[in-house]
Amino acid sequence: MSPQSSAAFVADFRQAAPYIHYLSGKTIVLAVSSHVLLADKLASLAKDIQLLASLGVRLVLVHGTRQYLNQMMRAAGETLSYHRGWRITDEATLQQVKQACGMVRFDIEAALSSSPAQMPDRNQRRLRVASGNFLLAKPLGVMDGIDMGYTGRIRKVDAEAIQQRLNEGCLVLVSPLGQSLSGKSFNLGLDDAAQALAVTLKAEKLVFLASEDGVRSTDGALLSQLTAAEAQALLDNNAHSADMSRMLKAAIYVLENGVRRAHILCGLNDGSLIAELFTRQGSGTALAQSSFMRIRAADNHDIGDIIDLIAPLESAGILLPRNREYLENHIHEFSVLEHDCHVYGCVALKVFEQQHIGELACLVVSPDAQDGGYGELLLDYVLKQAKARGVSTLFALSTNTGDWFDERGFETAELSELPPERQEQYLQNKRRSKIYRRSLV
Ligand code: 1C4
Repeated sequence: MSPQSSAAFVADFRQAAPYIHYLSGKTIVLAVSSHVLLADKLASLAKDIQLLASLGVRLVLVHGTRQYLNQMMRAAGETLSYHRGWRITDEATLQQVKQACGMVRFDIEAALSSSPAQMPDRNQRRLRVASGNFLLAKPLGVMDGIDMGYTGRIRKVDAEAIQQRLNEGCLVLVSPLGQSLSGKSFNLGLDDAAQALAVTLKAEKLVFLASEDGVRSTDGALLSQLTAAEAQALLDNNAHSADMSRMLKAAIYVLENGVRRAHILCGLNDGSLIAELFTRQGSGTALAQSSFMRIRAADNHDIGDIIDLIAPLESAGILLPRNREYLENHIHEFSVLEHDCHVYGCVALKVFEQQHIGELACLVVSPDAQDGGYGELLLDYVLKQAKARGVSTLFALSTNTGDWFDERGFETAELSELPPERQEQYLQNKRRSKIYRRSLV
């Protein structure tokens, strides 16, 4: 490996580490479109799914059938009938749906059974797949005078049975077919099944592997992140394909019902699933109920993350030393910047009430997230915080970040301008840091 590619690998691996840690033990529902399954992408997708399972992610995979059905119907010289976007399932269509489900299921089971050659003890590490009658369905009935036949909706998800299989280390494979208490089978929509599974299993994520790259804005740009409200606004604009609208509706529904993230990405691109789950920029569109990035007051749970951020900079002499005990006693002064629940930055505001003076301290952005504007956001946050607390002058002391403050409206200041107790500390630590000041009045 060349030094450049080795450095890139190390950077990527470091970026992925918190996501790997975070997703271990969490449940993800993967909704795989039949476009992806028919496009010969199953083998590479199966490798990525096996990798996720080996990292301890609990996986439920629900697959589509539409493209298979279309092929079968074309071969038989027939066409599928739809009403208001719902497929009408007569007796003959139901038989085709069952055949399609059988075919897809065997293909997926076979792909997931192939054990990566590089794994030791290949037989033992083979991913086990569990299927079953996990979805209880009810008929859609008659819609606008049209009998929808064996088209159904979810009545109940047997979460207990699925959790049992997941606890045993299996991947649970679900077909979009449900059974009724009267012993009949009903044809379900992929999005309907996926959203019911994600909500009932309290999944961490619902991931759609589709044929489109992700969600696009009205001017065609790929959107890497969306809040539920933004997704709703796009839906209201009616600018997307029927498939995308269905996925967006399901995404909004799951986010409103306790699932933390929904993702829509292209299952046809090799590695897109791994890139979406383990990199900050992702590969498709990630959706959350509210904004992905926020700055908030730190609490004791953040101390470990803060230590990880500041330790290398303390050793390099860039920051003042702050041990765990100090952080416990001063945590109320700290704020952290988190993106997608990972802490990427911190800052502290010390207020010298009597003099109406503040000090911006311990400002750090994680090396893998620098140059993206997080430092500027932390500064803005502290400026607002300081103003709200009646601070009229904000100081920052630094040995090597002077230009950064210079470019952001700070001017150099004298030691005598600092409150006496801070002057004393300055003289004691002999760092001879430069002093910067910004007026807030
Ligand atoms: N000097 C000048 N420009 C710099 C710079 C530096 N050292 N570091 C980054 N930049 C520039 C980048 O080149 C980029 O420029 P561009 O491409 O936009 O032209 C721009 O800043 C990026 O801005 P951003 O908003 O995206 O900023 P981030 O990269 O997100 O974050 C930090 C900027 C400086 C926070 C980040 O680089 C970092 O974490 N650096 C390492 C830690 C550091 O130097 N922190 C500043 C501390 S000053 C200490 C304490 O312990 O309390 C010491 C006290 C004492 O007594 O000595 C502080 C306050 O914590 N003080």
